[in-house]
Amino acid sequence: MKKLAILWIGLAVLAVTASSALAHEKVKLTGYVVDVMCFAEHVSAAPEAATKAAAEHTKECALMAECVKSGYGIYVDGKWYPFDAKGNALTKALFEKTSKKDHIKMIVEGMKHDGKILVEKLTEAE
Ligand SMILES: [Cu+2]
Repeated sequence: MKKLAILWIGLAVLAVTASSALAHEKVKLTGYVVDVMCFAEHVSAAPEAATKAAAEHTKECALMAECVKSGYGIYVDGKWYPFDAKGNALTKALFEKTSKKDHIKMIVEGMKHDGKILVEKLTEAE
């Protein structure tokens, strides 16, 4: 009986470990990156309209002090994922580097956690 109890505790620990591992889901997403402030008014719009707004948001705007301060996120298939601090820094650098004025698509790789992306790598798409 004691062995069985130990086994059950072992399984419970395993289940908890598995669920917290799931909370960090590895992701690779491609979409338009916009600052949190500018996208706030579009986030609840229909996906088509929101995608259009994200596409038309300019590099110039993304690099304005207020926009930088608000942080960034990516809009993919009708969903908005804000970035962590590292993601924000990488995004700013990419916006500074890109030769595009708008329609700036990025590929973000990292971990999804609590609806946020913990960014590991960010590259410009196309
Ligand atoms: Cu902006």
